[in-house]
Amino acid sequence: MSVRKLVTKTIRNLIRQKEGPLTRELVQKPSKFGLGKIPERLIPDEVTSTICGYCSTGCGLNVHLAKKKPINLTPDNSYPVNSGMACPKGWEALSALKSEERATVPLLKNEKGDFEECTWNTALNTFTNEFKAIQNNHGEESVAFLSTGQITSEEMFYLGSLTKFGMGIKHGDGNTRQCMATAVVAYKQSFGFDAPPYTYQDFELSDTIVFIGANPCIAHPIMWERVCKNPHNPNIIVIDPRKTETAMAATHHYGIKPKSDLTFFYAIANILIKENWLDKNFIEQHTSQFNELKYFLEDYTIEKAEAESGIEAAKIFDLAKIIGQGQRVSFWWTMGVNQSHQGVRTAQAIINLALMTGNIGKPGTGANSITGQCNAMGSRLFSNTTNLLGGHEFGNADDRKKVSEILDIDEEKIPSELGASYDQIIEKINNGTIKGLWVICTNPGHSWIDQKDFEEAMKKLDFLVVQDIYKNTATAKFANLILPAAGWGEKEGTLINSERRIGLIKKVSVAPGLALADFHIFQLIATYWGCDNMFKKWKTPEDVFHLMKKITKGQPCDFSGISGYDQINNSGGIQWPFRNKTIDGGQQRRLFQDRLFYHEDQKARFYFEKPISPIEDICGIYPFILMSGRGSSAQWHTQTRTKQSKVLAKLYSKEIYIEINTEDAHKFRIKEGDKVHVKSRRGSLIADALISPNIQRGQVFIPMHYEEINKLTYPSFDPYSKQPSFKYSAVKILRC
Ligand SMILES: Nc1nc2c(c(=O)[nH]1)N[C@H]1C(S)=C(S)[C@@H](COP(=O)(O)OP(=O)(O)OC[C@H]3O[C@@H](n4cnc5c(=O)[nH]c(N)nc54)[C@H](O)[C@@H]3O)O[C@H]1N2
Ligand SMILES: Nc1nc2c(c(=O)[nH]1)N[C@H]1C(S)=C(S)[C@@H](COP(=O)(O)OP(=O)(O)OC[C@H]3O[C@@H](n4cnc5c(=O)[nH]c(N)nc54)[C@H](O)[C@@H]3O)O[C@H]1N2
Ligand code: SF4
Ligand SMILES: [Mo]
Repeated sequence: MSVRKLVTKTIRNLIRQKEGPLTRELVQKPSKFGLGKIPERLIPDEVTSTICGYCSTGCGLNVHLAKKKPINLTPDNSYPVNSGMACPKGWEALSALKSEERATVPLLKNEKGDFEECTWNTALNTFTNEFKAIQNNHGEESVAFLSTGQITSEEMFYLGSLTKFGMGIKHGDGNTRQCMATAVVAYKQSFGFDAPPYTYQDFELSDTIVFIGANPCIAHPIMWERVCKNPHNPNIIVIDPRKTETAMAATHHYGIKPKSDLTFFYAIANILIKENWLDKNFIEQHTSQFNELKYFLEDYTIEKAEAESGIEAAKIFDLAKIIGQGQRVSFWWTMGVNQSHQGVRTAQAIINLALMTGNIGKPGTGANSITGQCNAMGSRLFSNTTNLLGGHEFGNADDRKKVSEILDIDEEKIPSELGASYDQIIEKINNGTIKGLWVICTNPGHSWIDQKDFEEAMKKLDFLVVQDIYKNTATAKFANLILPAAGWGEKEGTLINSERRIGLIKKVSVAPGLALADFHIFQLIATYWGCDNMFKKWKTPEDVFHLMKKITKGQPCDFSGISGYDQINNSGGIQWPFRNKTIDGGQQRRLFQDRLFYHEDQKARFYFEKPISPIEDICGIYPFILMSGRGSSAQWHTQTRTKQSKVLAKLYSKEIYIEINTEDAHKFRIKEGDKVHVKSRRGSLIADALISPNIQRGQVFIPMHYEEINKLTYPSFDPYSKQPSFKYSAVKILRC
């Protein structure tokens, strides 16, 4: 049967099943639902602009179309983020769409354990029947979802509302927990709201740029390009146990011991106080708890920091001096900080340095968390997981009332407390309280920490639904039902980048087969579940965008002044806040220029706490610290998308490899290219040896892009953010 006929048949089935506004619209305008043609208004000529759907940099790209089909991509010269630059993933973004591995029809596992194609009608009926049966038998809390930072904000808003207000699902979290939960908690506590304060122009305006646990040459190459454009001959300081590509290009590298950051930064703060390299006016007028901090820091001597970090005392003093005497100092941290057993306090130790030196709210400054996924910032505001839509609180009755009025839903439907975090959801599956799971746009069968535990959890589930653009992911193999999704380039909506810029992605290609945009899958699920009445006005992504605007009104992230998609499209994206149409400040706006923070007293707060040792023992049997992270600029996470490109394939190793220090390799008689058995207390893998002086003795590094990696990782978590500590596990190595 041709695809067109199948589509028509499916839609007829839908109509037979339900007579609702959604299904009628599906018939009238199939193109809007990922089927049929590309809407005319999105391709006014043969080149149309969009935003890259990989990392949080949020580069502007031009899509070149011929006969309404995308044939090429080029970076957008006029976009304020990347001004004509893109990394290999951006250039190759279209290649992820055309692949044999795409999920094109719903797939249902039969009794023999094989997947069989089915209609959307069967898929949606099965979804609804299975999840409802689990809820009926075991209570509403027995079904949960895991989502992402990689669908549009409108899709997150829909999913979060559908699950929590419509389906009675209490527990849902996202892969963003693995990524920037730490930064979220650190900002909320220190500033009163989750508010990364910077604009990318700050990279070009600083005289001192400090990167902590960040490797932008690989992970955020276009941000690094912005650093290279800085005309002020800046100090570029990299604090990372490894001599990374970024460290090699920096002016100073501090090869700190893993997880010694907290003591290290406390000692730097102590020196700043002792040497009086402070902005006393700023501290007095705009911060609280400084005296308590000062008292606490007295124990954190330079000698203590030297012993823990392995960095010479004189070098630590030099760094404090550079920071203390710099005029425009900016601090940038990423996963080396966030993924830690004490990530929140470490991020706050960095924030403290910016606050005490008054390096905030001014050009070229800031305590700046760089986020990871293309819409991690959208998920921070609109996923309805770690906070109620728009940075509101589930626990606050006024917030619940406001949201219920704007969305025109019963206040009773809004939960009054947070659901479980990612690690708790896995734990609840393992102890039998959660029995149904819906996984959307994330691949935890590869990416979640401690895979042995995760696998056990998957096997215990009564019903697992995986909604992905590919049918063969590491997680899909555990699924009972696979829902085929349209990907980036096949749908419309907004993303928010690291500097709070809202950008528009467009539909430039038609999704294969029966794949539908996540937005439309959520609409259909609402219909089949029987709660579509709640969402009857949510017809298009732009309808939902207008609701998002209303929800943000009065919040620090207020962007109610944006008129709609056209304004975003025509302005090079728009950074929040954007409260009214006449706001000035142009295309590069930073927060706290008025020095007012979001706590009630309008002051920023110093947070500090005694450091604790990493949880897993590095001992005689497992003597190496395993770190993991990004391996190349051409690989994306679990590689489902990037492995589709033949061009990108030339830029990285197909085989999993392990970086081992030259002297350690000599000691263990390992040569370059040897197969090495890497074993932890939880599992093992075999990797090719890459011998290098850029990794320190007693440490090894494996990129996260290879499926085996999380067999080794130790599941420890920050107590406040619940973010996993992916970068510290004990292993041993042996030549095979
Ligand atoms: N090419 C590519 N780009 C990406 C991604 C990708 O998969 N591929 N993913 C995106 C996402 S979601 C994210 S979150 C970002 C991540 O971006 P980054 O955080 O920059 O990348 P990572 O390699 O995970 O970690 C950064 C560094 O932390 C260091 N590190 C490890 N332990 C410690 C420690 O204890 N202290 C300090 N100071 N440093 C430590 C590691 O050596 C590593 O070099 O990248 C984004 N960009
Ligand atoms: N050991 C180790 N593990 C790590 C890390 C580490 O540093 N070390 N880093 C962690 C971090 S920071 C992150 S962010 C996570 C990332 O981990 P994941 O989120 O699991 O990684 P992705 O490969 O991005 O998975 C996204 C999935 O969504 C699918 N997809 C893509 N577009 C769409 C779409 O539009 N709709 C739908 N429905 N599906 C789509 C893709 O095919 C893919 O299967 O990994 C974490 N895991
Ligand atoms: S830097 Fe990030 S946003 Fe820019 S092209 Fe590369 S992956 Fe895309
Ligand atoms: Mo991430």
